[in-house]
Amino acid sequence: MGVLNVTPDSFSDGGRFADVDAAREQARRMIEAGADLIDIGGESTRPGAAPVAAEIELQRVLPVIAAIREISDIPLSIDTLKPAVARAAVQAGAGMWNDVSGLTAFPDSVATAAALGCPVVIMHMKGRPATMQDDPRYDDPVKEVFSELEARAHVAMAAGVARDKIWLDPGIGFGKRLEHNLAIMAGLDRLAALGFPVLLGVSRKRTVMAIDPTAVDPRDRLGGSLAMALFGAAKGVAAIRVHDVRETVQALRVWAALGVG
Ligand code: HH2
Repeated sequence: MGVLNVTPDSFSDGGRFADVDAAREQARRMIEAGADLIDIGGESTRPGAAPVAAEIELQRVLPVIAAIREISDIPLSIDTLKPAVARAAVQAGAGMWNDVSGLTAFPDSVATAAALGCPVVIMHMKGRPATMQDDPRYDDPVKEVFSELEARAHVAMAAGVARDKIWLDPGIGFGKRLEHNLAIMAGLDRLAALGFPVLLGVSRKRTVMAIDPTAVDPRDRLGGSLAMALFGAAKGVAAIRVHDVRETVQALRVWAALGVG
């Protein structure tokens, strides 16, 4: 899954693809590099990020969905907390809703997912982006995160979301410290064993900087991102959300050719 942030302030690539032509070209590059899916986001969820109004988010993402549809029929997902944005994006051509709140941000999130009928990513986040990294605590991060995700999946199914439309994502870096993230990574096979496809987002995240403090610039985190992507693949994740599609596809292909994938 290639990341396309059409925001001025994303931590990893903020402002670079904010205009439609630049976004379309980045999508083209990711498709040529082997992306199977592109995730479009109009609101940054980086720690400390301020919320954005739905109209602004729509002004950012809808023209980009239309522009990508001019060049490709690659599946698109919409990375949004807002049911209204998800609805409009799906109508415009997106085929998946990626909700980092795990369908908890709005009272009609779950019902909207059921009505849309498209695949939905239920991600785990402790707190909200503005404050989530202030002092996250867990007794047992693996157990807590995975059982919350499973519970959210059951809430969604009870409201009419089909089981085979549900993806789970542990939300690396969303209300989690380094030790929490590492424990969750180590336990990913247990998450995959729940029977839902798992999406993993580790690309350029602060977790890499927590291990290599010289990697202050997110673009200097490729090595660590690739290490985490391969580790996730070994643990059975179904998709990996990345900024550096070419490098990740290459790493996965070489790893598979070596007979370990
Ligand atoms: N991470 C980010 C955003 N959306 N969605 C899922 N399902 N999983 C993730 O790990 C995930 C996500 C944060 O990364 P990015 O989009 O690069 O930055 P920003 O939120 O600042 O736009």
